Amino acid sequence: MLPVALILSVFCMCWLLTPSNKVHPTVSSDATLAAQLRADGLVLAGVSRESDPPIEPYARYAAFTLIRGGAFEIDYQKYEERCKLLHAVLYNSDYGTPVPFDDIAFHEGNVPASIAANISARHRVVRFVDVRLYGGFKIPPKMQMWQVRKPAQYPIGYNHMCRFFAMQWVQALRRYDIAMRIDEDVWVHHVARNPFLRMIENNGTYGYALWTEEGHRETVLTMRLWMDEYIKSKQITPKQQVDVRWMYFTNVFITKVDWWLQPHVQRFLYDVDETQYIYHHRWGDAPLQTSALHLYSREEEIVFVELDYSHGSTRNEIKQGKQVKYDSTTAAGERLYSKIVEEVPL
Ligand SMILES: Nc1nc2c(ncn2[C@@H]2O[C@H](COP(=O)(O)OP(=O)(O)OP(=O)(O)O)[C@@H](O)[C@H]2O)c(=O)[nH]1
Ligand SMILES: [Mg+2]
Repeated sequence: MLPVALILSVFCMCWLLTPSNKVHPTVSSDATLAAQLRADGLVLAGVSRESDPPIEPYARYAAFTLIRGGAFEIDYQKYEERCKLLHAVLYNSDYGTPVPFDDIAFHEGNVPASIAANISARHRVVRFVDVRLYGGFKIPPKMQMWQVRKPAQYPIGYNHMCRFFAMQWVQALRRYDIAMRIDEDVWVHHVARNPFLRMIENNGTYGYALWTEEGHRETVLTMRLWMDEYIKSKQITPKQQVDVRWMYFTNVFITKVDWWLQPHVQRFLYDVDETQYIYHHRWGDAPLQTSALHLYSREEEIVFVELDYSHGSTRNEIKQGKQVKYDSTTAAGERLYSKIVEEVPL
């Protein structure tokens, strides 16, 4: 009797551990991921521009976001609302002749393939890409897990997200000319002009919708010291004033991808990564991105993009470059734009 039970339990174990029996197959299996993994963090120069053909023929422009993912369709409701609103704006010829674009949903490997297929069928230009292919959602190569400062108000996923948006997205989107970040919790209501056209027409390096204050005290204190020292030690003459108290609100931005691939910009991002302060001081991608831009781009290259939207995670509305009060009585995605009543001075 005993050997039969043993054989049965071994059989069950093997069955359970077989990847094909996973309840929710993910977009890329661990085996393909391992085969495709190129490198950690910034050691990514080998990523081929041709590795992922565009969905739209000849698309040189991309919208992108990082999504939280999840096992069920309901986990994607917010994200699909974001797609619907964004695509309506980008295909609206009132804002200029629409340009072909891809819309990339970066994720950390937790999107079931069937859900990815359904969403791509509903929103034709959407493609799902695993950020782990670009070193995402792993602590930097030289860092040990025990060096991550926790417990903290922010989970480690938040730090990984900041690192992705501070530096890794550049490698993942390097074959596009212009990339526009529009987060999962961003619902676009109105633009003055198609943002891709606005950038092309103004030959902009970077477009922003809101200039705002950095509210994280520890970042202001520590990043200011580090930046001062960095500028001095590298003998950099910043093209614009570097003041970490102010930043572009990066849940929405649009930029020339090549600008970020310049060696001196990559060097700066690499040096930031080496400090590990994204994980230790919770440095965010917004002040880092703003610092890089102010070190190495001229004021004329920075373009204001009038793009009005609701932002879920900080519960605010952006309207004509200003923050306005968030109407918390109704769900953000369903609210009418006309409900925004009270302007708050910055
Ligand atoms: N996969 C994944 N995505 C995340 C995680 N944390 C945030 N994101 C996504 O990254 C984007 C930015 O995250 P938010 O939490 O909105 O952060 P934020 O608006 O930059 O920062 P706050 O101003 O602090 O709210 C959103 O699209 C989130 O869905 C995470 O742990 N895992
Ligand atoms: Mg947000």
